[in-house]
Amino acid sequence: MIRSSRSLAAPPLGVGAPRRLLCSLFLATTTLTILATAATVRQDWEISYQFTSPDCVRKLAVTINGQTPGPTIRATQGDTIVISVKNSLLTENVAIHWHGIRQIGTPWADGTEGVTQCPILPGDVFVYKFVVDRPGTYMYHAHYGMQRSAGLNGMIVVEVPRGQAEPFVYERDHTVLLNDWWHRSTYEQAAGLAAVPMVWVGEPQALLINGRGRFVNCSASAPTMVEGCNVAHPDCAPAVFAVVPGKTYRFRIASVTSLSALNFEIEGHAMTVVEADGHYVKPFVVKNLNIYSGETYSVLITANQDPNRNYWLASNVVSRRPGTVTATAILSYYGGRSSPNANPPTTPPVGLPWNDTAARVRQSLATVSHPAHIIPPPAKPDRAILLLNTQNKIDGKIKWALNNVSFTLPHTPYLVALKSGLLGAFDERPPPETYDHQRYDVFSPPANPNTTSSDGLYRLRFGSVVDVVLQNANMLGANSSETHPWHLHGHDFWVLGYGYGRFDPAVHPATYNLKDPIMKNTVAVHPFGWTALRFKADNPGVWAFHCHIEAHFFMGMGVVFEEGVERVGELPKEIMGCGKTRGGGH
Ligand SMILES: *[C@@H]1O[C@H](CO)[C@@H](O)[C@H](O)[C@H]1NC(C)=O
Ligand SMILES: *[C@@H]1O[C@H](CO)[C@@H](O)[C@H](O)[C@H]1NC(C)=O
Ligand SMILES: *[C@@H]1O[C@H](CO)[C@@H](O)[C@H](O)[C@H]1NC(C)=O
Ligand SMILES: *[C@@H]1O[C@H](CO)[C@@H](O)[C@H](O)[C@H]1NC(C)=O
Ligand SMILES: *[C@@H]1O[C@H](CO)[C@@H](O)[C@H](O)[C@H]1NC(C)=O
Ligand SMILES: [Cu+2]
Repeated sequence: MIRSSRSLAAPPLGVGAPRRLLCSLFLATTTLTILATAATVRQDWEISYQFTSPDCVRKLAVTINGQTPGPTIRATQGDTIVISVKNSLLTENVAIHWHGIRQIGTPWADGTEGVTQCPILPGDVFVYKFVVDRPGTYMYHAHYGMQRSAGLNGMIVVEVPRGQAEPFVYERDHTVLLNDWWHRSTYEQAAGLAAVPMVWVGEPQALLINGRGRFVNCSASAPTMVEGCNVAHPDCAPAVFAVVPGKTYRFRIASVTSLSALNFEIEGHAMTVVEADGHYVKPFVVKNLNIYSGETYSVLITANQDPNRNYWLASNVVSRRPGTVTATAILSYYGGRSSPNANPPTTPPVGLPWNDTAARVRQSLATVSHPAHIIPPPAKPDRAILLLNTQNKIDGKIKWALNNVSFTLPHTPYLVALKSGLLGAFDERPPPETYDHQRYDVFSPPANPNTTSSDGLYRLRFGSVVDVVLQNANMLGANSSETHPWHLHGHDFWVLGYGYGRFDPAVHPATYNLKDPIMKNTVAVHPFGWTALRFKADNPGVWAFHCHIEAHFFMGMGVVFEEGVERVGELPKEIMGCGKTRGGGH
């Protein structure tokens, strides 16, 4: 059962407010508005395995109170979120990450197993408590092993405080959570990835929109080809989005896919992109939107088409050769002559050609800050880290590596190890800052595929400005390079530039967009390309930075940053209990 309440907390006028009142009148007014409405949003979650049929085929999924996706958390900027998580999985640990929430002052609530906390053991209850300090569209998902792809995910919507304007207007919003779905369990997938020879997870059996999709061989025309198939199961009835003719709607779209890059379209309705990862975008209009795992967008559509028929919402795989049918949902007009859940009379949109990389790069380049909401980046970095992304091998097992180091998670969370001064919890040698960029050929497979692994981390000077350039390269096979969506915990970064081929530190920084770069928490690194980003290391804690493709992170595609850990307050002992933290008491 969800117990959800919004109780008005007493405005915390004690420490912060009087000082803030000395600011400009405008700022003081804004602050007071936020304080006056700050509330607590509470939910009790029980995590358990349940039989579900998201694509009409019965499968065990990790659910929240019996549901996948879980409930959408709705709050207002400044609210405190309190989620009590009871792990009822019997034999499996859990941890939940609040993706896009920076966790300022609460780094232990980031939910990243091995980085910020020990996993929540079966039978245990863990309470996540944090403030949503910025409006926008975010998501949550499991961050333990490959558990995210088993169904533990959902959306977070943070509204602006009442009376505060956004740079666009709309009647109301709809949430759209995009996902991909496999029939094999995550255990089977993980065991396959670690096997020699590797058993790749393969293309998904279905794509889901708000948890609903269709397996191609479980449909009205092929109803009995798969065990557990039931085309009439209510779990796989397409989602319906209702609109009033003439009104404008905000669609908040999030992708929590394990593998797939997606192209999303609302048939017959142009989309104006207005938000990306919680930041206002200089509006641009698209027919279809590319969205990578870990990203969120808001688009506006106006219900200005013939109200007497329905329209498809469609999501298709791009960037990898698709092996999965289009996912569909239905847009229906109130007052029209069509029944709300009737299939539209057309065939669903098929999206962009999967290999049209140029079109996807164009969208990346078009995504810049709204002119009235530019947060100027610092002019220069204090430190620049150049990360070469390669596919490699260790003892014959296929891995991903950064500067020839494949990441492994330690058993003791870094946050506890560093804060408590535990020695020997991880490799204390920092990973390399760069690679031999003059000589390495990013268009050829690695000359020697062998690599090494480490759980070392980058320690950043508190308050310093850090540039990271992600350099893509050829994989183990000839002429192949894929898109990697990189996600940073604890921060938003400025997206300074994209390029094709080899990044040259002597040349390309001069081309950076320092004028109106968008800030994001997840960004695509395109095939054979590079992506440059900048952030300020001003959030005390330990933060993962990794490819958001579940299998790639599992195979080592990630790094970890630490900054200002000495400034972190006393750690809750509930995050301890594993590795060298057993016994707690620090
Ligand atoms: C669907 O069934 C056909 C016929 O058995 C088979 O060839 C095809 O591979 C199946 N598709 C998927 C995605 O499993
Ligand atoms: C995409 O692939 C098709 C064949 O599958 C090919 O004809 C086309 O040229 C490719 N387009 C690009 C932009 O590579
Ligand atoms: C890579 O490592 C394997 C052992 O895992 C070894 O047999 C092989 O010779 C190494 N390859 C090179 C090019 O060093
Ligand atoms: C990566 O490390 C392995 C093992 O130490 C080494 O054999 C290989 O040459 C390195 N590759 C590069 C590109 O530095
Ligand atoms: C890779 O691409 C190059 C240049 O286009 C071509 O000469 C070569 O045959 C390709 N190799 C493979 C294995 O496709
Ligand atoms: Cu990746």
